[in-house]
Amino acid sequence: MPRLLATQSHVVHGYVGNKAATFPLQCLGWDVDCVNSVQFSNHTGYGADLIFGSIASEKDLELLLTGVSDFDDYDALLSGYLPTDAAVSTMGRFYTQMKQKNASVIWLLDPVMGDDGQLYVNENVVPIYRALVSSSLVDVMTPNHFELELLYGSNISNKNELKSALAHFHKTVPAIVVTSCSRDLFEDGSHIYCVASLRGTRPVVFRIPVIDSYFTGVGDMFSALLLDRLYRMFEAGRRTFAEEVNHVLNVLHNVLELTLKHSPKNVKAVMGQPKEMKQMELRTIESRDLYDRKSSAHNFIY
Ligand code: PXL
Repeated sequence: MPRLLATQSHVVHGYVGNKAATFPLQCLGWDVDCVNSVQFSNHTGYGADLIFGSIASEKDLELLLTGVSDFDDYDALLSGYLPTDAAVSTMGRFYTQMKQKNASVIWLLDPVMGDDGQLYVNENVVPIYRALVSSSLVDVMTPNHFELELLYGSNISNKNELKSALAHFHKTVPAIVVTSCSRDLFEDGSHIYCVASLRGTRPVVFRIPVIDSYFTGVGDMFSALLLDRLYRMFEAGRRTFAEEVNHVLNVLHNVLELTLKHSPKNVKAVMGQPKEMKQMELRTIESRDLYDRKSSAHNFIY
């Protein structure tokens, strides 16, 4: 059974961070170890006055990672939401050591910083993520458009700029998935555009119909499922990168459709509305048969 170490958030109720990653990965046969960067009652979209809990201190993260980093038997490392520069650098230090000891471990770094021009972590994390992705130790990164711009240090306003940014990061990161490009780049508000790029090959664009609601934790489930597919792809020595991304996008699309089907009719979750947010929590359990669906229903390749 492959073993994975994930460092990201824990919520008591709902499915973001480790709660969105663990069960799908377990369904796919992974032994999942979780370090929780925060323990909150629920995700932050419920509203600032409705989040209870705490952020793990730098010392706590260091102790937890010290306890597991000597096991030396992880096959994969995953990192996601880490709210402070101290948390990112602590994760980075331990993952760097583990990767340096065993180069065959696959590291997926999701530089969770914000979306649509809005930062939701401390801005001091940016240079630390930048250093990590330029270390040549990260195998896969999954920024959204805004996060890619933050790392790049410059706006990405057209496809040529996107190509230049990908070429820049491919100097040190073999696989990059830009999980959602800004609407302006493809001038189409009814689809989400995702760009996947494997070093040495042409970037592939995916076009996915928008499901009109606000879902949280989608990126976290995406990075977990992508890590599973890419681990198996690298193991088998295949280069079916676009197929793997298409598969994961299909699974997510199916999970969102199922989530919507289970929610009361006409509910549209909106940031800061806890009742609707709660109704739109990812139906992680009900989706248990979707994670390893062999045949993809849609070809999203554009
Ligand atoms: O990546 C989503 C996420 C993760 N962790 C926490 C969050 C969110 C999104 O709101 O609040 C704590």
